[in-house]
Amino acid sequence: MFDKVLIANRGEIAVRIIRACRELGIHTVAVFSDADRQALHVRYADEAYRLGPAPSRQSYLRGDKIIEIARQCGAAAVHPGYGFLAERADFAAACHQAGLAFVGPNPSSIAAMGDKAVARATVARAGVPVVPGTEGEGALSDDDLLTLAPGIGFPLLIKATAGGGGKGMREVRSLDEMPILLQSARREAEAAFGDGNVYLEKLVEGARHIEIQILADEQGNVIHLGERECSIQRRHQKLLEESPSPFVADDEEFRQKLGAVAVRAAQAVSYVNAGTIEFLVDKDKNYYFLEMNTRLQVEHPVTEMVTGVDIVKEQLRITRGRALSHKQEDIHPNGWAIECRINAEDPYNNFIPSTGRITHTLLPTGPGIRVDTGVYIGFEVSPYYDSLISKLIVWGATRGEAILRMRRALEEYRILGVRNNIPFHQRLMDSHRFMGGQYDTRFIEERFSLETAEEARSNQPEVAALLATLVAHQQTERAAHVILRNERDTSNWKWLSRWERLRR
Ligand code: MV4
Repeated sequence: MFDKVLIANRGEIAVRIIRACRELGIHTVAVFSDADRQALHVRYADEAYRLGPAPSRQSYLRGDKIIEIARQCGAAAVHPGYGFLAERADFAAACHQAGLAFVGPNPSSIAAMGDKAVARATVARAGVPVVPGTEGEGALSDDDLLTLAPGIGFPLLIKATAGGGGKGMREVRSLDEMPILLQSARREAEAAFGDGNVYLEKLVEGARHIEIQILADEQGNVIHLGERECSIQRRHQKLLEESPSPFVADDEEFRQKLGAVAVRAAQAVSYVNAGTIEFLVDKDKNYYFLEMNTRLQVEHPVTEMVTGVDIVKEQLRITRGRALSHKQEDIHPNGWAIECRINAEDPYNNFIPSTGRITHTLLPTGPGIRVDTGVYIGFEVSPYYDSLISKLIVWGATRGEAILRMRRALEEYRILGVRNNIPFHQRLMDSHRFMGGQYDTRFIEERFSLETAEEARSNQPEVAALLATLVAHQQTERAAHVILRNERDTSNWKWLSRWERLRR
């Protein structure tokens, strides 16, 4: 049992964790860099200590200093948030050695899932489907890989074992081009992770990225909280997440199947605390384990909105040695949640990061809206950290209602002083493919452009009619079939048939 937690992070996630602690009566300790002296997480915590200069290496990545501060101020646990030290097995182990609880899994689970080839082999042994590819955990030479490649078949992917985030990943169409791609993949992986080891997987084309949230306690209970759809991303940066996935939607059998497989993957590494299993899911609902994220994720709020489970509070309970507060049979997703990541970047200029002082901001509020943010008027967005300003999360009884609510919230939201991607999200909400839930991981890069979307904006009334019909359809699906037979209604159903064509 502990009653003081050090939050080894910054920004919106540090604020989110402090809020959970406060509700549980736990004292909070913030740490900050010189760039964050005035930050919200510093003001919000009970105590705050300086780490060092602005660059992460000299501040939020200084595990030694963080542990030293925790010991001096009497904190008994460290919550790492996401990014920075969250998935460093050595940091988790160092916390334990210093007598501090780490709010996350054991170092051995972090390490097993951190090496993507080890993770693949471990979950495959437990009966979790993986994409066909190289097997085993040892390092493979270029000669080994060139020999194994034809057996896997082309096109295939070279992936870095230390990987994640698409770094060191190369698509290979034929054996001829493979040696040169192996070389560049190894070089990129070496530069990014200090480890040039790679493995091979068959390329799954046109897949969706669907992930399952799991929670596991020290008593051996493991549950899943359903899925999140994360296919709306650009260059491996997620931009929007929703739960449920439009692709899973009311297929409860598929949801439970994915959930059970995710639980098995977690059990394969004796996982404890909150974690996420990522899957690739193709159009025929074949699914393959991609990787496991052994941390709290940016997009956890969409799961919280539809399940009613406070994931951060559960993390703290688990670390305190308590059993999960929910059983699997108590978890029933209710309604629909969507999260837009609001980034300080210019959507009209190749999404380049934007910096500067936030001179004015007005947050959307009202029914079904949640904003997780770490900024305020006067805050200086610096180039040192990621460009996330806030997460705008909405809940609706149906997906249609959630989309209408997100449109309303994006319209209310004002941020002055730095460029931001609110216009991108507004155009995305107008996209017929997005409305119909018809998208995969290639959608943003290959099928969505802000320029053409801007032109489409001229028919706003059409969009409103389309969405209104979508909502009406979802709410009265059964009655709709009866009404549809009535010929006099055809004009009103023009929009519905357009939407249904999109879904095919
Ligand atoms: C794949 C794949 C297709 N086939 N693996 C990208 C990042 C890394 N975590 C895994 N990634 C992928 N692995 C096979 N065998 C496609 C991707 C991928 C992707 C995955 C999730 C979300 C967005 C993505 C965008 C491009 C490629």
